[in-house]
Amino acid sequence: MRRLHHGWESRSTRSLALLYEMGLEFELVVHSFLKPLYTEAYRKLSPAGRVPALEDGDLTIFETGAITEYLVTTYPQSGLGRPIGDAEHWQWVQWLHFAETIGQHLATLTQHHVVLRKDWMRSPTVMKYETMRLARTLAVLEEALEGQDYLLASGFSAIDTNVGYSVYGAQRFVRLDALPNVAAYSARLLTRPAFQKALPPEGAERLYLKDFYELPDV
Ligand SMILES: N[C@@H](CCC(=O)N[C@@H](CS)C(=O)NCC(=O)O)C(=O)O
Repeated sequence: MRRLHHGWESRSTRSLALLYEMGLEFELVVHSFLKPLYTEAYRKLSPAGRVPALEDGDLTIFETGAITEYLVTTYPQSGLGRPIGDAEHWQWVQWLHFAETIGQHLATLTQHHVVLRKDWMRSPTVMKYETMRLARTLAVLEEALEGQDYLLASGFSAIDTNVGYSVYGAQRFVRLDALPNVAAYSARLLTRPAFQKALPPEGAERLYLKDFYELPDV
């Protein structure tokens, strides 16, 4: 039995989109962020109490990057990995990890804008600083995407599900007007049926309630 533990609009969207891209069968277990994930039962799957966690037969694995590597290595017929020996292998690995470089700024901004509900809990300094650092990571993608549809010249791969989710979240905090390649990349990913299926269905609990979160005016 293959089972993915997920929270809508969280980083586990990467693993969900990838499972759909690969056409693998799985059971989806959706966790609410309104209840603690750090429970004795769930920590057996993900010791820090985070999503995603994937159960596949005897294996339980957490961390989106690790799940991506696991899936493309175990099911190479998908063609979504770039195995060792492939000319793009190290680039593929690099972007896989860069998804989390973007993701760390996204997580801090999500904490400040969404999770910490009262103004006094938030730090405008951290919010501005992290927005600037997030924008710099998007500028890296802007350059890398010049003249190509996806991050690798050979075309779509699993890293686009990882980086793609980071861009999906990042644009709630950084406007993409000055980043046409990133904006087109994001729009392109949103046309993919797998990515669409990985987004919250009507009525599901959402992490983001606004399309864009403005910086505090202080
Ligand atoms: N680097 C990890 C991050 C996982 C993570 O922190 N997930 C967040 C959602 S984006 C989570 O589960 N948060 C729940 C919590 O901290 O209680 C990954 O990519 O899997």
